[in-house]
Amino acid sequence: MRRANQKTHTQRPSPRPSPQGREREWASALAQQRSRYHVCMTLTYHTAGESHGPALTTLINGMPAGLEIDIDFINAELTRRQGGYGRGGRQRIESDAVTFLAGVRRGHTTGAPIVMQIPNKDSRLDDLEKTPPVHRPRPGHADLAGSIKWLTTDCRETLERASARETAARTAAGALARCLLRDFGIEAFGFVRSILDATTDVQPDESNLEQLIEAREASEVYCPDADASETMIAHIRQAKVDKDTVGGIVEAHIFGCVPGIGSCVNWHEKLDARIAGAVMGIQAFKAVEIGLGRACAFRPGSQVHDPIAFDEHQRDAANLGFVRSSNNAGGLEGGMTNGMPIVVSGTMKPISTLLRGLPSIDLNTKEAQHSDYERSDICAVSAASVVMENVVAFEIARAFLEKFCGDSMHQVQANYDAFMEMASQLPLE
Ligand code: EPS
Repeated sequence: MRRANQKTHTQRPSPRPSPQGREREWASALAQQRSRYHVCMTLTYHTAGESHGPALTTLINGMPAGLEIDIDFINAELTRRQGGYGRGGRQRIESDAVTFLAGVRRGHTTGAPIVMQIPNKDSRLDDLEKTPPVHRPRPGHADLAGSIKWLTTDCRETLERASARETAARTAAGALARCLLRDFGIEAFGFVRSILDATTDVQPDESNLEQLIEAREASEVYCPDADASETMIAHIRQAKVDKDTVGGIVEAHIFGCVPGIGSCVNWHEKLDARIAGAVMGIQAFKAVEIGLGRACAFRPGSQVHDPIAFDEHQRDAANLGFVRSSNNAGGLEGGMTNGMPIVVSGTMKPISTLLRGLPSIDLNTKEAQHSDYERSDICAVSAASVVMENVVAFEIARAFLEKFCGDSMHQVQANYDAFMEMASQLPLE
């Protein structure tokens, strides 16, 4: 498949037909594309699997045929998700990697449902000695609410599925979606913004991205700022001494989206709403912000809204020349991409499994007890930055395919090219 950074939309037809002829050509090209199918399949994913079950499974539907799968990239994202300073013993046992069970042939999608599987080496769900019942729910975890919901006093029935181990399956889904986005020049960059009061003020943009990726790779906490990383590590080390845990803030920046992905016409089609839902769906996330986020409330409109300008030199770029001197909107206006980078921030609470426990009760006796301890992490914020970057990417891929849909990558590419051609020539006569 042709890679999009070849910027196919810049290859204009020559000699140029008349405006009326051009419109007819576009209409017939689009009609041809669309006559091959009636309904665009929505890109979706589901996961299944328990933390200590045999495997985690991801089912993806609606991926066009002909997408080249970069399995090394998917597995590298899974490896990154396993890392970060402050992780517990589990990650020394596992070596997460996907096996494709369906929907992929000779490295390419076929258009059929895709199934990816990640085996759990620490599989012991039915072994009651190694994986005993849990009766003292951890404050902050799903233990209490889940046990009551499913009418049991064994929190394990809930915690095995609620566990953040499931984020491996979601990271795999997002990384697969990024194989598609990359074909159209869309790249995601996630990092840790802060842990407790240790914070970095780096501002990623297209010009410093490579340098920041390198700095993030060099950081044990996935923060592209060596000084801030050092303080973050010190905070995690101290939490370990205190038998405590720490959370933090992670950020994802998505570059290369054309304007007009998503929609303003229905609430559930707004891309910012979908991104917010996906981020809040990550275990232990308590807040999500787009662009300036909550800080919008403390500024007048003149200091919030990003002035619009047109830069002739960027006419052939993904933003089609529509530029802003600031990006407080975080690349999203009215639920649609506006050509600026998408900026998402997520807040992860501290892990709710504390070595010293927290005040709780025994669900069988109702007596006051400290919460049970399960092997866990001191801090998983670095891992969460990888998860967030990938789940956000999946939502963008879903909206992208709604706009440029097709059964095959050839159709998606043709629809993308036709749109870029038309949008770059506005006003259409
Ligand atoms: C995790 C695997 C889990 C935990 C953690 C994340 O493994 P185990 O429970 O066997 O040690 O380390 O899960 C949680 C934080 C949680 O709340 O359950 C992983 O693979 O990310």
